Amino acid sequence: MTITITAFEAALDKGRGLARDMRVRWALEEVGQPYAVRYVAWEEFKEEAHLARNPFAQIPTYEEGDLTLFESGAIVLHIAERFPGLLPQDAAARARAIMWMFAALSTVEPPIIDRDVVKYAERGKIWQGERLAMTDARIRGRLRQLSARLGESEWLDGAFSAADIIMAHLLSRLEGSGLLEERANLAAYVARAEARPAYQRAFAAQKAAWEANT
Ligand code: GTB
Repeated sequence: MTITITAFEAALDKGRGLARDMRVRWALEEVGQPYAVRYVAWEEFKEEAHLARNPFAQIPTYEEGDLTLFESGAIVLHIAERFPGLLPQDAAARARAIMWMFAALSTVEPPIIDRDVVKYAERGKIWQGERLAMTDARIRGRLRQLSARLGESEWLDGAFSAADIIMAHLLSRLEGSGLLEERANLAAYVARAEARPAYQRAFAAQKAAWEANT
């Protein structure tokens, strides 16, 4: 059955891999599943056809037969449950991998996204500098904790899993900010994840789409 995902027709990051369809592409590449991409233009986000796929007018979405999903975490979890390779067989290890997915999305991601909101949406506001210092402090706290737990391990919990896709992708947003670079083991973790052939294929596909669509 054909898998179809949605992505920006023209992402603002110019194909740098930041938009969240990257997580879905990466997971599909890891499990070796081909997929089609429906490119959505900005003006189409709030049209009925796209709202039927995602009521919050966002990408990515995932369609497979009668099933339509939104939320990158739920989509990556579905792919990991549907196809082998991204979740351990052992029940306890599987539960821990899913725990790490939730940790990435609900504990580590919020201050990182908030930083972008402050940087771009609050540009020019008198409080911007103060807010940026606050978000950076919150991010530093999370990175310190994550760095301590990861230590010298290759991946979050044993073998590479769906959780590493989510965590490494969201940390990649901090590349070049100085914050990630302060934690050498986290910077190496992201570099290791991005060196995976599946990531490279997903990245190349997203970049090629940006080049073709703009
Ligand atoms: N929680 C949702 C998920 O994980 O799927 C969040 C999805 C989300 O924020 N999607 C963004 C979106 O659709 C794209 S990824 N935004 C449109 C809207 O909210 O109206 C965030 C993003 C946006 C733009 C770039 N870029 O071009 O650089 C990178 C990342």
